[in-house]
Amino acid sequence: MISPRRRPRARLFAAGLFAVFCAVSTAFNLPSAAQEASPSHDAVLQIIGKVGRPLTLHDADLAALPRRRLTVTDEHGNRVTYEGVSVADLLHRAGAPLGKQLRGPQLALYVLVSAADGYRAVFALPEFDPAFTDRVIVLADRRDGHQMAAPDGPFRVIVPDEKRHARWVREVTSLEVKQAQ
Ligand SMILES: Nc1nc2c(c(=O)[nH]1)N[C@H]1C(S)=C(S)[C@@H](COP(=O)(O)O)O[C@H]1N2
Ligand SMILES: [Mo]
Repeated sequence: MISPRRRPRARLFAAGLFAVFCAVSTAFNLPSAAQEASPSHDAVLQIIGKVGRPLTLHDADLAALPRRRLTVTDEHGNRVTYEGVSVADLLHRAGAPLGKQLRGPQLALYVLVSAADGYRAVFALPEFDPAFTDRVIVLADRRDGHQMAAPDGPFRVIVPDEKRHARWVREVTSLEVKQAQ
């Protein structure tokens, strides 16, 4: 009568060992940012134009900023999770007028997003501003946990709740604040 009692325990123990083994091997196989083939190693993003402090940000700078995560449906109908920083945060750090400062002539400001392939898209400044909208537009540097290589990355603008994906600009090189004439 000993063995029937022991066997389930032995099985439980074996299952436990296996679970621990899986967890440990998964943990050690997870690529760290340093180990990963680093497509955005020299990646640079410029925030320029009518801003108080033009910025040149490297991927490591973005990694150090408050991180935002968005799970969205992409152009192909797949659910994907993008991670990065809010564009509002970047613009704020560059000294672009937001919140109470965004009024009067500043409402004719817009942001020109430019990509390495020459693609460009425009946003009005209030589209990013949490004082105007709850929608958070993200400059993503990771998709489903991985860095993105060109022509998707290393940086991509993600615009949640937008019916078309034309402004999900891939391989972003600069955000330029400009004034409509
Ligand atoms: N740099 C860049 N970004 C771009 C485009 C482009 O041609 N170049 N096309 C846009 C359009 S029209 C769409 S529909 C989506 C397509 O997303 P996908 O390349 O992930 O399928 O990317 C957008 N971002
Ligand atoms: Mo498109």
